[in-house]
Amino acid sequence: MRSTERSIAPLGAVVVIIPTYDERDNIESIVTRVRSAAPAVDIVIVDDNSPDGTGEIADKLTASDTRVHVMHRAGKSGLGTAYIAGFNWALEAGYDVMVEMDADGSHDPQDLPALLAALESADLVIGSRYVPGGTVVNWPKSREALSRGANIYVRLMLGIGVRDATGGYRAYRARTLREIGLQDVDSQGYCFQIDLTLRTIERGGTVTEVPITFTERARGASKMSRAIVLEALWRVAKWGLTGRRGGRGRV
Ligand SMILES: Nc1nc2c(ncn2[C@@H]2O[C@H](COP(=O)(O)OP(=O)(O)O)[C@@H](O)[C@H]2O)c(=O)[nH]1
Ligand SMILES: [Mg+2]
Repeated sequence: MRSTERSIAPLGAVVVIIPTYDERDNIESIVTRVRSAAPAVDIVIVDDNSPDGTGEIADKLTASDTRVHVMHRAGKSGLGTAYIAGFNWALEAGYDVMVEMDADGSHDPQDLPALLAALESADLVIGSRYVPGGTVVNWPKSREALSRGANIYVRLMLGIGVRDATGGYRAYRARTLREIGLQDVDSQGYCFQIDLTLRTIERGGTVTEVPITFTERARGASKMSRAIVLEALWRVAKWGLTGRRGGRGRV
């Protein structure tokens, strides 16, 4: 998997992991956009047996591009477990950097070079909506309030300085993922992002936020649900109350 051609100096081989559930109208476009914004990266799509046929479209994409890979899972099992499956595949395959990116176009592939540049001096880079220069486009006020409220709750409960701990456009060094104990992560939904942020900081890792413009999807439906919000609420409360704190790392 590693070769000079695929390597982005000084980071090494980079793979973008894209989880999908019912993203038929988005998957081809996001793969094409990643390809043109960052030609040296590989892509792995983690599809949860989407009823709308996203998995079959993804398979077709692998036929015309050997640097696109697909993992098929049996059914919808949550964003967190999809990423863990993708990370484990990528670690096994020998990549040096793992990028998280949504399939729906909310995360602009044009921002990827800036995320990777910041990773040269960090262990985790978060594409951030809530640092100066970051912004959200086309979200209903209620959804933005939920996201901003969640981040305030996280900062108060966990005592970490990250502004967008729930953000899902990220770059990790393989070394960081090896050190944070992926096998012990049981967050299934979107609180997985908070969990891994906290784990990185707890282990003394450096987290850098790079401003991004997050644009709400134009096609398909959000998979955000009440269950996902509730999982995040109780897990963060538990972590806060049991003293999981981001003491050692730098933000
Ligand atoms: N494989 C997989 N992907 C998921 C799951 N839930 C969400 N996703 C993907 O995660 C990304 C973000 O989800 P989205 O619905 O856009 O969430 P939102 O942006 O917070 O409204 C998209 O690429 C989804 O297809 C899941 O259970 N399994
Ligand atoms: Mg989305």
